[in-house]
Amino acid sequence: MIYGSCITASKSLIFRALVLQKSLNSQVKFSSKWSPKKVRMESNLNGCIEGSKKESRGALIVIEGLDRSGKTSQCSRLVPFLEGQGVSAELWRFPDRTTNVGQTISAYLTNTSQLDDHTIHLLFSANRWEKRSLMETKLKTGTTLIVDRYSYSGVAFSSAKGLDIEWCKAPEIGLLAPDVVIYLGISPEKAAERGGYGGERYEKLEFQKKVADCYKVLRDDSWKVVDACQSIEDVEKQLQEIVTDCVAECRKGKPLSTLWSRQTHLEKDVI
Ligand code: Z5A
Ligand code: MG
Repeated sequence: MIYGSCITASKSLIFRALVLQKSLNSQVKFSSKWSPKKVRMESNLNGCIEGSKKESRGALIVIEGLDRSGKTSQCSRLVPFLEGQGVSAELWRFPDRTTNVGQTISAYLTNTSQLDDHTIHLLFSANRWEKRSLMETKLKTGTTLIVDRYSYSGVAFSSAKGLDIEWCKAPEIGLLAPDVVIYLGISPEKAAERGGYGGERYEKLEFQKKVADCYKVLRDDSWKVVDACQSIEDVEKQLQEIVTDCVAECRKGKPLSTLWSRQTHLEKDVI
């Protein structure tokens, strides 16, 4: 009975994702004023959230990188570090496999279900959208979020499969923008040597090389790139410095903003 309702919930989610996909397709096709080239991912082109200006808040810190670059190891170290500094901090990760959407994603990643590439992309995005308001509440009430993968993983992995990068970015527009993106840099070959890949769908060297190329396209000057081939402790020290500065900036009232502006530097999205 429970199994049956889970399947029904998954089908309904997939149906909703397909409807969203269809509506995105028509948006891209029919909106004459909007050129896909104008959709930007750079953190410095994000829209501000009205009312959050000059208010002390937590920082949204995103850690990105190839598989086995050490994201989870470093995120798990950052939270106790911040707590030791008297900062309220939580560890978050995407995909969040605990929700209904997350369980559908998990089944896909473990190869127990098959989904169209566009559909799974929208589900990854939906998994972030279902957490957006809680993230905003946490940040506004002073909790710093250390996030293991975010929208950039979504765009890098789906565009590595051959999906149009602008189409991949579109459903991420309006999600909260990170205050800093830390990229753990490592070659796919070196990463593969670490503990070996598991059995999940994307854990293959050839695919990881494509993902690395897509991350290069997404990266901008605002990203902090840290050499992930150093010892865990050395990487940790560098991350601690970046995170400490970022938390201080947000405490002073850096405005919360959203991903990512469709316009130029001068025409920021304000919601
Ligand atoms: N995905 C997507 O397609 N779309 C999306 O929107 C999102 C994700 C959000 C699940 O991710 C998959 O979903 C992922 C992207 C896709 N694709 N794959 N494959 P996940 O985050 O759940 O994956 P994971 O299981 O956590 O693995 P990971 O992220 O690849 O690993 P990691 O977190 O970067 O590394 P780690 O677990 O911290 O470390 C790996 C090993 O290396 C471990 O033995 C460590 O002890 C060792 N390690 C770590 N750092 C070092 C250093 N500095 N030196 C030596 N050894 C080290
Ligand atoms: Mg991980």
